[in-house]
Amino acid sequence: MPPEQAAWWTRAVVYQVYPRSFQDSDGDGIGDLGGILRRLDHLVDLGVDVVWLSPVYPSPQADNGYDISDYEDIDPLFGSLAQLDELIAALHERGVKLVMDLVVNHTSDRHPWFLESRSSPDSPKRDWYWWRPPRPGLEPGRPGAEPTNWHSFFSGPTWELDEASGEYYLHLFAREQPDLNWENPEVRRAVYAMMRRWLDRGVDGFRMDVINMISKDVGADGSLPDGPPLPGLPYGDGTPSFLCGPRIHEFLQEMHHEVFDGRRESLLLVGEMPGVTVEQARLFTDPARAEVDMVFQFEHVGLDFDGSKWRPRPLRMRDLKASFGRWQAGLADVGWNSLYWDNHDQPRAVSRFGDDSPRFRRDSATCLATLLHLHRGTPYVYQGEELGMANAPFTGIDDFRDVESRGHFAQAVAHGEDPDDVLAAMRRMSRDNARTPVQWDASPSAGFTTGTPWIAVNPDHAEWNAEAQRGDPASVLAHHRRLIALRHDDPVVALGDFSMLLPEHDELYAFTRSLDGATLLVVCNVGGAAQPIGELLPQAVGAELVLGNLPGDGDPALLRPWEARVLRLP
Ligand code: TEU
Repeated sequence: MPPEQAAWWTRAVVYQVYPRSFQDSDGDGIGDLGGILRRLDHLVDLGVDVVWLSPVYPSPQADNGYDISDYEDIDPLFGSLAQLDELIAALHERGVKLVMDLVVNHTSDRHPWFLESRSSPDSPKRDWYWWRPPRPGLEPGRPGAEPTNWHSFFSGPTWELDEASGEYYLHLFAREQPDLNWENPEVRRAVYAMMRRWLDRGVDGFRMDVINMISKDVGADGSLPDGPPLPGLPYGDGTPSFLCGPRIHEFLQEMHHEVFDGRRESLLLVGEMPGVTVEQARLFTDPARAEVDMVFQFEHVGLDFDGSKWRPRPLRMRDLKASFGRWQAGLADVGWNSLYWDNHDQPRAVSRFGDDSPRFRRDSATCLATLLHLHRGTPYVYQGEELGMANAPFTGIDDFRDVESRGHFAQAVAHGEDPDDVLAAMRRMSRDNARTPVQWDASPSAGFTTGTPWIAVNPDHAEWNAEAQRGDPASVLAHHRRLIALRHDDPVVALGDFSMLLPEHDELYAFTRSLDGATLLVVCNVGGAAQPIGELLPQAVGAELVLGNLPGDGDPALLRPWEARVLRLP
């Protein structure tokens, strides 16, 4: 396809704001819309095209806003609708789009829909959620009496008993997050109407939370099956019954038709899809099918643990290459990739895949960024990633805030695991690593708040902060600026064909991107030892350097530790 005909988001870079941790403006220790408005210069300076804003709707905050009790308003914790309008206008004035989080697999248990559904088995909204009696012959409330054996993503069973009716409701995530029943057409109509109202307000698209879980594989008689047992737990794996379920494509096409028809071109639609395969992603992102523009897949963030994220192990580079390589090839002719290391659910990439020791932190952060941004797809930068922010030095359980981490700790310790081992895994993998406040400057609360931050600021902010990096051309921040500008300027970066080189090599990550006779060669040393490349990649030696992450020219035939080079081949 000629570059001028490609969708705008092929050239775009998205920046994710997790509002609670971005910038506080009223001193309550929690970030807010006023804070984002104050930091627009940072985003403009970076050059991003889109801001994706994690949920700011009214919410009891059981899962930091992913439990929504009103889809139509803004939580006073974060500000007001007037401020959101101000933010939309301010971003648009600067040529930046705003994408909102759409969380419609579940609501909060305080949403009026659920309160009404819960009020009585005869409620007209009873069927808006998944209500089921206990397992036949078992007392309601007894462990094992749950309608299915499914394990919740946040520990414990996916079913919560409602004492009043003696029935259980389904929640794939926390018990405060009951799943909506998408089989019911009234639910779907209500969601679509809500989405249209946000688009009419000026938002430019949606990041759709766990959207591949909305279709459950329910029998004609309403039955849901047990899943295969999970090792060491009294639960089973329910995912076969709700990941990419039987009606998922139908629902997304219906949504497209009902909400996006006629205005799709200017929007960004990205579906978050744990467990999605390349083959399924091709279907979801085929423009002809009109479902979503791209998906967030999870394969590459599942390579450094055994089955459960709480059993981490080192990443093997060849596994990462095999995975990224397959996704690049699988969506080469149809569909599109999204590219990310970090988001609010993942530990910090520099600590996880790079080396956050003082010696290599800057170099590995910029190397990983180069590697990611030079793939074919739309890159997502998560707040603080552009500063090289690292995992937090959590000590005890009281340092953690996240419902997932805390639930896991309680469950694992109750099942006899050693608390120190559990904490060690949490230090590596907890979502709270991503949620410490953005490090703006070296002052005591990192410029994030004048009050007490809701989660501790990482003490390394004294050295690692935006102010220190702003004027420094060698900073992680400056490197991100250059990567984003390169995608804007060079159609080869946006659209060029991808071809993986040296797939078996564990220290070198190399590939080419080619378009209309122009070729970029990307070579990255993903480790702490220098790597000779003269024999493996002779074409790299003497080629023009478009962008590199280390100062000086170095030896053209030797990559320094964590060095990344983008070269133009003659
Ligand atoms: O996450 C969905 C999801 O399955 C994972 O990323 C999840 O965080 C998992 O537990 C990681 O181990 C989305 C949101 O991004 C997340 O913040 C929410 O907690 C979740 O949905 C529920 O809305």
